[in-house]
Amino acid sequence: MSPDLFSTLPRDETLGEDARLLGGFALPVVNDVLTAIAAVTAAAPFRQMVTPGGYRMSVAMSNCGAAGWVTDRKGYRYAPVDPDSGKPWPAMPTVLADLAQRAAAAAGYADFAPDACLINRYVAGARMALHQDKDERDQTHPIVSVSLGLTATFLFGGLARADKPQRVALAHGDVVVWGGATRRVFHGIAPLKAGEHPLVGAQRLNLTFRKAL
Ligand code: MD3
Ligand code: FE
Repeated sequence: MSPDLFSTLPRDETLGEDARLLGGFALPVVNDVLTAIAAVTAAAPFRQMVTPGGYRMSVAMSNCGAAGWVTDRKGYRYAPVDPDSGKPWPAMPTVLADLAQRAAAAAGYADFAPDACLINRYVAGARMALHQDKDERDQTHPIVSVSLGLTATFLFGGLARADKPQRVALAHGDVVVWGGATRRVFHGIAPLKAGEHPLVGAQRLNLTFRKAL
C-alpha cells in the first residue's frame, strides 16, 4: 500500500482517557467549512492578540458564535463582542455547528451545543505553548477541535505542566473530541513546519468548539 493511500485511511483512536480522534471526520464537508471560515474572517479578520504578560501570540485568531475567546493585557476571557470592531462576533455557520455536534455525538456526547468557535491560524513557525483551557464556565462539556491544512504536532501532556507531552500528528480533516479528564490536561502545538497544502495553502487552521457561557 502506498504511504499516500495509508495516510488517508480513517485513524479512529482513543488518545487516552476521554479523548477521541476521528481521523478525517471533517473531510465530507471540508469545502463548505472553508467557505464558512472565509465568510467569518471577512467580517472578523484574523488578528494576533496580546497575552496578559504582554507577548503577542504567534497564532492569529478570530471567532464566531455568541461568545469569542479573547486575550489582552487585562486577561483571558470570553466576550460577546469583537474588540477590534465593537460588533458581535459573526453567528456560527450551521455547517460548523452541525459538524461539531455530529463529532461530539460520535464520541458519546449527545446534544453538544457549542456557543463559541475559536478559529486559530498557524503559519510556518507559529506555535501554541503548553496551557490548560479553563476559561469556560462549565468544564463538564467537551471541546471539539477540527484541523485543516498543514499537519501539526499536537503536544498532549498531563495534569501537571511538567508531565512530558505525547506528540500526536493532527492532519487535514481530523476531528478530536476532548472530554472528561482530558479536558484539564496541559496541551499545545509545536512550531508549524513550512509547507503548502493543496486546498488550504501555507497554513494550518484549527477550529475549537466550546460551550463557554
Ligand atoms: C485538550 N488549540 O485553542 S486544538 C486552544 O490546534 C488550543 O489550535 C490547539 O489548544 C490548536 O486552546 C489545539 C485541540 C485541543 C483544544 C482544547 C483542548 C485540545 C485540548 C482542551 C483540553 C485538552
Ligand atoms: Fe487549548
